Amino acid sequence: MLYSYLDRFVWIGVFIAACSFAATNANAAAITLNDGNSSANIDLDNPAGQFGWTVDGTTQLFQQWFWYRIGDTGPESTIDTLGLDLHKLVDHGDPGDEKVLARYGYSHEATDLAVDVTFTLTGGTTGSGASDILETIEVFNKSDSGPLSVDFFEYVDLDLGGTPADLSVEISGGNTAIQTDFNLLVSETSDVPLPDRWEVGVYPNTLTKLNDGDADDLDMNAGPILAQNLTWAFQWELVIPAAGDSNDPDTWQSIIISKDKVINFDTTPGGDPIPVPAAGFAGMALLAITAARRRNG
Ligand SMILES: [Ca+2]
Ligand SMILES: [Ca+2]
Ligand SMILES: [Ca+2]
Repeated sequence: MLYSYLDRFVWIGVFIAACSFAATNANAAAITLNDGNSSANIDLDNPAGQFGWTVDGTTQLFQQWFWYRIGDTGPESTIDTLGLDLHKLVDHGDPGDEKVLARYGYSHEATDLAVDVTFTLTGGTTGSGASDILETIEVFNKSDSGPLSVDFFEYVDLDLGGTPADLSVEISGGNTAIQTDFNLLVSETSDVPLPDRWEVGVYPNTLTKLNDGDADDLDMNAGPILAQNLTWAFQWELVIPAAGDSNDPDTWQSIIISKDKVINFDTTPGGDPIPVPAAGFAGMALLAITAARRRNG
């Protein structure tokens, strides 16, 4: 049962990888979501993780990704180290794919951890400055020998308005991160389960903690901190009950982390308008290149 199930995943993964490779001749797990005024770039099989979120032509994000640590001894690791078993893009009917499901650790025998991650992009109308990414992370205990203690981390490095320095970042109420720059405001709220720890930081301090060789917990600095290359992170200290039968994925126990990341124009006074002309020139340059290619082609 176990082997037939896992074999199925492996072969589906190989099949998807082969199709994508044939179609793109590039990294099969680097995907792009598109909706409305927005796009999101995620390399599902790379420690970089999500490396793009573009809204009305302006890129807003340098990196977002997920780390885990089993027990109290380190180091932390990115979820892609569990092995990407498969990914599936979902098109809701309008141009581009709006949703991706990525599945990690199902065939990884060295740990009891498996993770499903879903990103759903909902763009606003052109020029609205609005966009939304819903993220659902289901963390599984594959073991039937006992509960699994796992620390799960989300790390976010927004560079709002396309510039690395941002105006402010803070954690409000222990579960809402708010980052601002120009006239832009991003907020992300995690309601269930509430994060156990958090920290705001200056790049690359939190990233260094997550990538070094020892165990680290977030430092509970809620900010606000100002006017630098700002980042934030959440940490959930999960204890997941034992599976009924480790050979039967239907009996694996899990905890679901669900959170919503939203960008809008900041309604509080003081933010200067985002530098639209630069984006406009870039768009015009792209149009010019496209026109030249058409003429030449
Ligand atoms: Ca900025
Ligand atoms: Ca560490
Ligand atoms: Ca940043």
